[in-house]
Amino acid sequence: MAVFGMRLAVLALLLGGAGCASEETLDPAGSNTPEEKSPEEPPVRKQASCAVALAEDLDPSPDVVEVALTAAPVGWDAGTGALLGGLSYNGQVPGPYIVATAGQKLRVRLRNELGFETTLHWHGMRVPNSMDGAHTVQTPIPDGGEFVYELELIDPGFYWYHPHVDAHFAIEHGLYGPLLVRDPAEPELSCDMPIVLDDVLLDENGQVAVEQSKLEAHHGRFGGVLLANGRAGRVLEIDPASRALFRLVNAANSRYFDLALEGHVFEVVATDGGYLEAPYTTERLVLAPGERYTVLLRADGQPGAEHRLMNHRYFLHDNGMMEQDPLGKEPAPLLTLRYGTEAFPEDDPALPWGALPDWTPPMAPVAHRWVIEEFMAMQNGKMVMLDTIDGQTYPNIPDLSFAANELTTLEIENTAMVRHPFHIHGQRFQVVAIDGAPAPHRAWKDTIDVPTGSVLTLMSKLDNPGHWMYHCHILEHAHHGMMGHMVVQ
Ligand SMILES: [Cu+2]
Repeated sequence: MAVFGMRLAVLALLLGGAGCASEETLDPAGSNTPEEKSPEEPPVRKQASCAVALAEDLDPSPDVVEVALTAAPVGWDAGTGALLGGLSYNGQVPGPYIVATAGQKLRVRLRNELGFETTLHWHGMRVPNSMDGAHTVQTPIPDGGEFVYELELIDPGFYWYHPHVDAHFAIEHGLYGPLLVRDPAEPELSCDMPIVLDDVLLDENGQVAVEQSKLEAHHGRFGGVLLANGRAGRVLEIDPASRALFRLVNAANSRYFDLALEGHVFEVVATDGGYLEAPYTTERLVLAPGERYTVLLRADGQPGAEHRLMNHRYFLHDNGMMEQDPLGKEPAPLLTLRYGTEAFPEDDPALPWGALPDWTPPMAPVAHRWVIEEFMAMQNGKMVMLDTIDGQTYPNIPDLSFAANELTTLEIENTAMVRHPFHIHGQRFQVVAIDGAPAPHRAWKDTIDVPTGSVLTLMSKLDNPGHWMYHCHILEHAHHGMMGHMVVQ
């Protein structure tokens, strides 16, 4: 566009056309005003904000994507008025958007300059056990150290990366990044971007609050500022009549997001582990911590209109008691979608719909039922609320053992007053039933909300052998012991 705009300007000067060589025609960005636009010149798209900083691929081979990440403290401009003492990969929150294609190999060279030890966990990806980043399978990388992660990308999907030591602290400070494994059959859309959802709790000095009691952690750590891609109050430009893919991930420590986009519905096309068999529409989309959803936006709003992505208060407790949310009970904006003035009609893209196995229950006896419970206990002379799995907290939860490569049925029962998002490392599963009734959409998942008083039935092939963690993805709950191991061999 820049070259084209300059050429037009030069042509105008040569022709001596009065008023043609204005500042607009010489604008290096080529943003000509409509009256000066030549008929041949293509109109200018507004949705430049769909472009996200990609991780640089340092390996020239088409089969390998190599990325260098440095984890280090950063002055984080989250739009709160002052720089936050944050943590970042390559100086940015979120970290660089890693994009590769299924079938490629991903190599990530991580340098640790955080001042404390760290690892990288590839949330949702079926990676070799030694590359998973859990402290049980990797000695954490010391400050000043380096580690190279080598991953074969087998499953298309939208994932995220984050540390798996002191995760509740590091992730709250901004240490996370989005990762897309493209399906080779996936079309390129003019707007296709990750939207990393988060919140941050600030102390009286406007800095990231860290101190919290065990009881407060139990009730949920809710931030007072909502963030989209690391910043409050973002505005996304979108072209009227265009089509966009928004890849959403919930990176918050505790908060469930309950989203509504003014004037639009969500067309859900993919979940944690790739495309659905067919899309479905919904006016409200709930993401538990760690979950991902990809939505197709039909940008059918009016030119110049603004529509806010709103978050509705979503309670961890059924009755909402005891939860301290600095945002209160009213819906709060996450970001604003602003339509450009010129339409760019696009057809609905041909997306590579998944073909998921039909695991209609009952197909196998239940190999294990996890039971989530909460109870009061005395610890160091104080009454505390314990969030437990199978009656214990980490590291006392008994190890589970399963046969690899066998279709396995698992159940999760939540008897507690609080809902918990359950995450299993290194495997993918389908939720086949909720309280005995068939689940509404067949989908690959690795993280799933377990509502209070309910039983979920999962099925998985358990086709990735190793020593895997499973845990609640409310990060304070995991930190206080909602975490166990399963051996798949
Ligand atoms: Cu939990």
